[in-house]
Amino acid sequence: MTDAADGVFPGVCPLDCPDTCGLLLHKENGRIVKVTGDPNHPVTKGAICNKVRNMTERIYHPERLLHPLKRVGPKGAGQFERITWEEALAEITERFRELITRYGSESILPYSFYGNMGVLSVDGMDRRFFNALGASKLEQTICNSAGSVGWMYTMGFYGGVSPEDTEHADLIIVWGGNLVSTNMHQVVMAEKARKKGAKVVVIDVHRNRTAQWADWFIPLYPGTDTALALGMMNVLFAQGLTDKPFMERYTVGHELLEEHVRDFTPERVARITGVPAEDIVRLAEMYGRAQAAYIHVGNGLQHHDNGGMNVRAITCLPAVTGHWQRRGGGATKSNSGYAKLNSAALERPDLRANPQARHINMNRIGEALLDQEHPVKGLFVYCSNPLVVAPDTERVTRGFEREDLFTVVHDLFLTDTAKYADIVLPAASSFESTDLFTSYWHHYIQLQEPVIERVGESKSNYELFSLLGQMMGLDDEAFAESEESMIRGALNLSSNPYLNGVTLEALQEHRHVKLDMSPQARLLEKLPTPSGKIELYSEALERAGLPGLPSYMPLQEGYDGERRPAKDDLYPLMFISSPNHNFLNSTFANVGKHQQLEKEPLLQIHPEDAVARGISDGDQVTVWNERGVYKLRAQVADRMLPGTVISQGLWWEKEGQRQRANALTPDRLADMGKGAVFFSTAVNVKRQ
Ligand SMILES: Nc1nc2c(c(=O)[nH]1)N[C@H]1C(S)=C(S)[C@@H](COP(=O)(O)OP(=O)(O)OC[C@H]3O[C@@H](n4cnc5c(=O)[nH]c(N)nc54)[C@H](O)[C@@H]3O)O[C@H]1N2
Ligand SMILES: Nc1nc2c(c(=O)[nH]1)N[C@H]1C(S)=C(S)[C@@H](COP(=O)(O)OP(=O)(O)OC[C@H]3O[C@@H](n4cnc5c(=O)[nH]c(N)nc54)[C@H](O)[C@@H]3O)O[C@H]1N2
Ligand code: SF4
Ligand SMILES: [Mo]
Repeated sequence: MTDAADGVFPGVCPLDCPDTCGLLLHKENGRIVKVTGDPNHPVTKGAICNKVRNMTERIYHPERLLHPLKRVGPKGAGQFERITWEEALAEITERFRELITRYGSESILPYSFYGNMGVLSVDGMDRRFFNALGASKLEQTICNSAGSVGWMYTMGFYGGVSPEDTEHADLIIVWGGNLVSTNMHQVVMAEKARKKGAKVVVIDVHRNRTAQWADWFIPLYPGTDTALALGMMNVLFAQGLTDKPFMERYTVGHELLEEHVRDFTPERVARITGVPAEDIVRLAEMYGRAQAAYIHVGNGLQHHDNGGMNVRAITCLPAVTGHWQRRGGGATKSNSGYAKLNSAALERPDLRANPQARHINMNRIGEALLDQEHPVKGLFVYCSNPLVVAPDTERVTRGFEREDLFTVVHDLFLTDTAKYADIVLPAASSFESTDLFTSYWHHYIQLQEPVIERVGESKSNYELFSLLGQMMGLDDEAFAESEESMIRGALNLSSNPYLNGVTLEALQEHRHVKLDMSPQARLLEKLPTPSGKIELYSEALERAGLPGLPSYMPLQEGYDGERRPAKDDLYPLMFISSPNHNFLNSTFANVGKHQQLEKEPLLQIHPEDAVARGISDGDQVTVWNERGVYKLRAQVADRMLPGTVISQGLWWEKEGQRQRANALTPDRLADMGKGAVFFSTAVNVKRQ
């Protein structure tokens, strides 16, 4: 298609966003001049966000990397000279060979996430390369893994309510998610439900855009969601608003749970969460009396020390009330389980000679790079920007600064991370490549084919890793496989009945193909949990060393309503750095249009906390703790409970500005899934 004449071509949004919108790419004189939504997409229906409407600003950005670079200055200084691809690849293969001989293959570590959600790009040829190399394995737990594991202990299958069904709900609870910014088409669905009389409740630590749109906003203290869910269950059991026949048939442990939640009276839960007791009762009654209540479980509440348990506790609510039985009722954390692909065919773990290779957790990349005993000697970063997105920036920086570390970064831009690379490689955008896309929210599989020529000398991940695999002499057949053949392999998974009928041919003809959702109706009859039922009590969790019943565990760092900071506490405020509206993690943070929309980093602070520190609206402030500092402008606003401060968005560093939220965040791991705990961060704030 790249050679095709100008025109309007179908596309897929490649960003890490649940909506995975169908796009139309308008091409003139060989360039994409406009990106619009594809009105034929059955779920996203032609509407796209402002970020991607302005995508051409990113693809044709004057600072886009056009050719490989080699570092000539100190690490981090951003001084590079142009080299050829031949030189770059020769240096990488030579250095990797040398490292493997001297230190073993596990001295090499890939570091990647989902900067491009294309399956071939991030779960395909790249994986083959690091498998065949025998590199260390990266635990990719930066995003949703605490919550996923919490959900899985309870439900056993990583899928919930279908988006299209949510318009049939009569109560929608958005719990720790900022849908207006992060899942806009779910808002459209919720609006349909609302037109039919549904109420929308938002439970969050921050009156975000979604809370402003809701019928009822319930603010609470960070990390206290489990307590709130237990308090709701206390009321549901006490008032007979549970569904006993449903619990008998589809769950295990309801008697134990009923006993367990007796202690979580509305009064006690009010003290912990900051939500008034009468609101807890009202919420539980609304939930218990609704015909079909839908809970959207967001990512925010699981970026905590107790994040797994928060999701698990919330996931018990539709089970005790039987909301799962009614169309639109139930909950969704993610729907990625329905779209499970053949990862063995894609990633070829069989190419690995050392299946027991060590694991390194991406949330602890700083610590891993500073480890002297088993040092990482070669690091390959792609589809991620750890200097901005990983917790504890100072430690990450010290790791990346190591002179003896050979670092390669493949990206579209000279990101904060790329500035530390020895070799920088230019990446093609998804519109320049063939790839397969699933959604972790809706049920359509989509295909992208190249619409424009590669910009500059850029290469896709598929192309880069297939070249590297061949140059390192790893496995001829695996590294020569065509994109089409890999897509066929990915879709061929007999153990996933939802993939029935999804083929490359159907995708080439229709661009988006719906999963066969018929097995969903039988899901509850035999869930893939140990008991086959929804596990209100989980023996497996107990064996893993955590309470078998959903249990409130206060944050390791920070406060709840019962444990307020002492007067002389050094860090008495909780710092929440959730995503903003116009960036996608740190993507777009370097694009003028998107920067203008966000203006600058802002710290939202409650008037009480501001007055106590002599801070006025618009003042420059410093936020700090023992890990680092973040300098930004204060916005005094009554949008959270006192004691919580909010800064949305992940900004790139500006010369000497100290504007990285993650300078403050801890690299501890959550209770489950080795997840990130970005929001369990205690800080203090002062005027500059
Ligand atoms: N515009 C935009 N869209 C995005 C992204 C982006 O950066 N920008 N990122 C994408 C990615 S990778 C992801 S994972 C998703 C994330 O999107 P969401 O699921 O919406 O999750 P977050 O935005 O991380 O956090 C949502 C909310 O959780 C709240 N929160 C924090 N702590 C707590 C708590 O303890 N309890 C409760 N109840 N709420 C709490 C925050 O205040 C925030 O409003 O969005 C995706 N979409
Ligand atoms: N404080 C705080 N930190 C957070 C979060 C938070 O809410 N608060 N959110 C966390 C979450 S949920 C997530 S998912 C992570 C996300 O963290 P990342 O996955 O690192 O996300 P991005 O910052 O968007 O970086 C993606 C990079 O991939 C590059 N890229 C895009 N396409 C391609 C490609 O085809 N090939 C290559 N080689 N590169 C490409 C982009 O240019 C960009 O630099 O951040 C986490 N960090
Ligand atoms: S970022 Fe999300 S809402 Fe925006 S176009 Fe992409 S998939 Fe759609
Ligand atoms: Mo994420």
